[in-house]
Amino acid sequence: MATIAPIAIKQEPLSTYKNERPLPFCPGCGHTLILNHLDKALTKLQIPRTQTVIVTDIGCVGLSDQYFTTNAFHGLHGRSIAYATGIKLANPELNVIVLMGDGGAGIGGTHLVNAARRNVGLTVLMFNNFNFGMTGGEHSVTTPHGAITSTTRRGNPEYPLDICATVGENGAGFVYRGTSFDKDLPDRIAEAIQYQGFALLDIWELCTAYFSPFNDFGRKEMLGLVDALGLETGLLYYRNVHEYSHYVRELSKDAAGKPTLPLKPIEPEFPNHVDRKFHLVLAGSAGAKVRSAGKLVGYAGVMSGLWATQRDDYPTTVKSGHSISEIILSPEEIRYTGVAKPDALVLISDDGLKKSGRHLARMTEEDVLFTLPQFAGVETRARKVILDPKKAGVRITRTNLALLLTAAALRHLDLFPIEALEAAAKRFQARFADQNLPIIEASQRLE
Ligand SMILES: Cc1ncc(C[n+]2csc(CCOP(=O)(O)OP(=O)(O)O)c2C)c(N)n1
Ligand code: SF4
Ligand SMILES: [Mg+2]
Repeated sequence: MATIAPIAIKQEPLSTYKNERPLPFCPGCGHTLILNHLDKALTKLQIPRTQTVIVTDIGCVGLSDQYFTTNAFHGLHGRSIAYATGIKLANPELNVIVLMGDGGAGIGGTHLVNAARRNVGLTVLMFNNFNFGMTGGEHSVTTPHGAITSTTRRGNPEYPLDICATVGENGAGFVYRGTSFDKDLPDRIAEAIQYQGFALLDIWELCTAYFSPFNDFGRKEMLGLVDALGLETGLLYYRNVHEYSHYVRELSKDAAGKPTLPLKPIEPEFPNHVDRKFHLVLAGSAGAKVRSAGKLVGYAGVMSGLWATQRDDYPTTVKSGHSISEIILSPEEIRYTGVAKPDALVLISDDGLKKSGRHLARMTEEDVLFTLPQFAGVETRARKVILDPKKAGVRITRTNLALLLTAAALRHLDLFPIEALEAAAKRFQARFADQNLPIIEASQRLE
């Protein structure tokens, strides 16, 4: 929604890229060692935090991003490479670092191969502990043949995937195999971050909760396994490649060097009355177009010269349960998208109420709760504005209530003219505009 052009922000020299929180892993877990190596590499490079995104997969490794002060993205199991590819393609100037486990390598193997084949400029740290740590030590694609895990009690009947060979033979430019005990790992990670194409470090390490006790497997045994499997360590592949995200942009230029697919910035057309970060939360039900209403607010904000972010939360069931959209509108760049306390909350349904306890408890007399008559008794110090959809004069459905209440709230808040919301609605397909414009118009009759 906001611009994706890189923003150069000056950064004081950093002695660490980690925050003050202690890492959460079991004693002796290799994840702790690798994250400390990564921290040293980042500190050595001093790359701007705002230009760096750590993308984590699921598993114990997936807990990692929250201990760093860079940008972060955490998604579904096996999909970290897909998210990271999207982030890199959207903004090739970002340093995108993926932290994933061997479990994620199995579940998302195709993403890994395709990112390697294309040489998307990612740095992938494979936290390879030969099992699913988080879920109780089940076998993974890298579990050695014969190894005992909670799902291979009589020894693993499979043979392990050689991750380095898989990505290397498919074109990855930089492929390294080592262990979490390697003293020079920070330097190798730093080189991988600086490398232009797809870089993967397969880092072997110990899961001290499961794999180690099941197999009497320590540092010595792990080093022995490398030899037993006849595998080499160190830098295994190094090629000069075209980094995909830059290459695609170059190819898309016309003969005069102008991009044929230029970014289409949203031009400001309306004034705004926002002089500080404004936090708006929409709390409703999944499948009820809560996020769509949030998207229109964001567009309207940008069309009014503001920065806007939208962060959504909804369950994997998609059409049942809650749907929360957190929108920030600001005259300044928004560097953190979290909402600790809303300035305004639009409460749309019971599902939304179930997820709003924290916000309602924190809101003060200066904040506003917009809601339906049935939630008039909700406990909060925030000022309440009760909106009665019966007054709207249009047929209210499960999918238009969110926009109706949101538009009414925007009229009340006067952050920008309501015409900005109408203009935002017109940016989308005609049939959506035809549905949304009468609802925005009807919202003036609610109070
Ligand atoms: C699609 C999907 N399948 C299964 C799970 C359950 N799950 C959570 S963590 C995990 C294992 C993670 O193992 P790994 O990627 O090796 O990370 P580690 O815990 O070892 O760091 C699994 C299978 C899930 N979250 N999503
Ligand atoms: S379960 Fe294994 S991978 Fe997870 S924190 Fe413990 S030792 Fe590390
Ligand atoms: Mg693992």
